Amino acid sequence: MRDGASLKKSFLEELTKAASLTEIQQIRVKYLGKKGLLTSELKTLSTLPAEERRSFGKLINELKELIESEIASKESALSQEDLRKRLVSEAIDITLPGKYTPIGKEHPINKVLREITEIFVTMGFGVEEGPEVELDYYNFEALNMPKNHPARDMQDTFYITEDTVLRTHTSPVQIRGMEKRKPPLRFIVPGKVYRCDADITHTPMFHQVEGLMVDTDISFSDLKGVLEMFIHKMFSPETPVRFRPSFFPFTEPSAEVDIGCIFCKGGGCQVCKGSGWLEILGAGMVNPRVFEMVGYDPEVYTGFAFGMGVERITMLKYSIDDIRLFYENDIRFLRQF
Ligand code: 2U9
Repeated sequence: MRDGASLKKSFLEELTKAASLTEIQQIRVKYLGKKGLLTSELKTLSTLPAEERRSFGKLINELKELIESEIASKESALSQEDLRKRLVSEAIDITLPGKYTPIGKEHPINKVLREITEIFVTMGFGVEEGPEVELDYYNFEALNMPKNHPARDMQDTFYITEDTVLRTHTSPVQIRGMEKRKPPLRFIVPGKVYRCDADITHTPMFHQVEGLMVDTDISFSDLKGVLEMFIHKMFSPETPVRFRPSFFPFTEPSAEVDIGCIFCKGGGCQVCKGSGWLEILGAGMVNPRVFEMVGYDPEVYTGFAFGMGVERITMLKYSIDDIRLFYENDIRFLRQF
């Protein structure tokens, strides 16, 4: 190789053909590596006569520099080309609209349940929860509904075993609460309840919020004050409220509570069946027999209790005429709340 021309020629030909960084690397090894062509030539330097050594050394160095600089510029050209290709193939059209991710929202029943809870919490009530599969004792017996009471009818109650039921109201949680603690106490119990019933105003599962307040001198006027404040916050401060005498085994005296019809403002319409009033909850003073069942002395303690159906309140609040809409999961319905 005395003039290096053929080595240079073959190098340049190979480099021109090289189409990837790997191939370039192979060429580098082939010419400049430890056992490379140019390195082998360099090794022959010492065998040459002194007068040739200088010029041959210079030639080898020039060739080495040429190979290095050609490789560097080919590498940079290839990586630029690589980048260009990637930019084209990975290009993102940022003008395309993004993918729509539908976002869920609170179910209307949970929304109203939360609003009711917040109002009572503001008035100092705690919140208690309990089992939905309940002992007959807590669901009926302790609430003054003994074995042959009509409310235990198989028609209305889902029996699991002879002495276990799906709770028909959240009242057993109040019994459990009173067994655990001594008065004074005030708490509400939100939750699911089950009754064997189905039509446009009843579903086999529905939600209740019940409340209980017990102390040494709780009166019916405390009950009226608390419920009036609740109704005025839930509907509007001008809503008329009336208490009608009623009967429940667990309260004495008992009342049903009506509000002035929010649709006709008392004038009479289809919703209030011409009466001008809508029933929204039941309430009363805790029956002394119930206090005896939990070991409270009825001579010392008095208390009030109330109960409301969340579906009914939601239907009134949003003018919904069929309770089944809540559980059909039709997105067009649910989206409106
Ligand atoms: C204890 C003592 C008394 C809870 C009460 C009502 C009246 C009532 C109904 C409203 C609509 C049920 O969902 S509904 O059908 N409830 O009218 N509930 S007093 O009385 C209690 C509860 C627990 C220990």
